[in-house]
Amino acid sequence: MSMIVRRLSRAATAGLVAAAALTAAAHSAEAADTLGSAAVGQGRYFGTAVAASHLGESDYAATLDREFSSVTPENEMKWDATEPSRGSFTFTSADRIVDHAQSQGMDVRGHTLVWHSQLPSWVSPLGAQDLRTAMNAHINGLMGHYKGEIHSWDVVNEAFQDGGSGARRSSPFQDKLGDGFIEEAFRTARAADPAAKLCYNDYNTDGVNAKSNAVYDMVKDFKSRGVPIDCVGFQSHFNSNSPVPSDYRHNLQRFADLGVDVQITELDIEGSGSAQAADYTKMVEACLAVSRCTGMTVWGVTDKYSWRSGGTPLLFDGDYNEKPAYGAVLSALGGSGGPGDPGDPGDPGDGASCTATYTRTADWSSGYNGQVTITAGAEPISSWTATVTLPAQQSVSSLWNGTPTWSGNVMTVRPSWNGTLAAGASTSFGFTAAKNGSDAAPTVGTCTAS
Ligand code: 9MR
Repeated sequence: MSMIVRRLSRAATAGLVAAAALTAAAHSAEAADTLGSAAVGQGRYFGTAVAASHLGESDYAATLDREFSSVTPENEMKWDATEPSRGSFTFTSADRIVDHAQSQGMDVRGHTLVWHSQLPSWVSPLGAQDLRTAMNAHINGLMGHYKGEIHSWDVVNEAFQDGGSGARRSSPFQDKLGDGFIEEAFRTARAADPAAKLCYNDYNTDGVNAKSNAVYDMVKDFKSRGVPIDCVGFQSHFNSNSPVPSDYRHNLQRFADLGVDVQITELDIEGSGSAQAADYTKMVEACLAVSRCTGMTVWGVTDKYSWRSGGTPLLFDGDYNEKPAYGAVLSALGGSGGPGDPGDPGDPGDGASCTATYTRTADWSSGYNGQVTITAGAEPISSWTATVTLPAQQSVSSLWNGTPTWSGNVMTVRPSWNGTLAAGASTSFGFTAAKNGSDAAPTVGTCTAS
């Protein structure tokens, strides 16, 4: 029997996906006394933007590794960094971040594929048809390199104008390709890495206003027409000119109600002391109150490297000391008490459990697609393992949203990016099987969780 599971591009050579999944489980099983582990207890990730150039600084790396469960390359995956001349991709800095994250069991957010800013100079002069070709080639090149390694991609960033009009922002893409460039980018992205969540990301869309209404209308239209969008990112850069909106949570919820996940993607709040801490608390509470808010990312580890360093907007000061905002976030995430706290997945003897159910989601004469849904029991979980036994003749040609190992015709599947689940929450993995003359259903064994 030939069992050909398509392994994943960059990671395939190093076997990093499987390693990362295993490390992630270990990472998240610690007591909930860090941001990442406390967020895991809530079924969320807690991430930070990272600059490759700082990874060699020991305090930076130590704080990053200890506290965060997801990273977003701050600049290293942008178009100017990855395709500075046409068709010639460079991934050195971005790879450094992804490799570091995987070695620590952290997930990676991809930022960003199509954006008017940080574009190399060769892009803007292209004519419409050439620009379309270049845009799709860029998406394919970047997503292809990281296929299977990115939990969510900012496919299009900041395509709407500020101000009250709700109009699209002028950019080479908008001006030459029209409104349809966003849809085209999402369709290309889905084909390039079907396992990645595809997000639209923007700022000043954090409350209900003309800009967020325009994004809302676009997402609603995409959902109604089957354009592949999975999530909306709310950058959430706040200061006294742009304070935390009082309807922040309501705004997240109305997007979630359209059937997309929501993520807080670039959080920073200028200020200090208890006022800053109180605003951070509101952010965490808003995300936890919206079940489709899957995680949050702060835009940097330490104030000293923030793009708004003068405003000291982050959770650690320039000496990596925890600020009051840090304690507020940890406490809002239910952390800090360590073992014995409700929701701490590291407690010995806690009742981590899961169930696995199988459905056939597509069927044709020579093959079918199967889906296995994993549902956490009464406690949050940080990892799961499910076994699927195939009829002897059948073979699996691809599998997504899971990491398989094989023994004969028994496939043991562990999470790729989707190990952490809140109590009662579900995720699923899917696979394509060739029937080879047998139309029988596979059997799904016991699901185990930690
Ligand atoms: O933090 C980034 C900073 O280092 C860059 O100089 C800047 C260049 O545009 O981009 C910053 O990140 C931006 C992000 O990519 C998109 N949303 C706004 C962020 C802050 O400007």
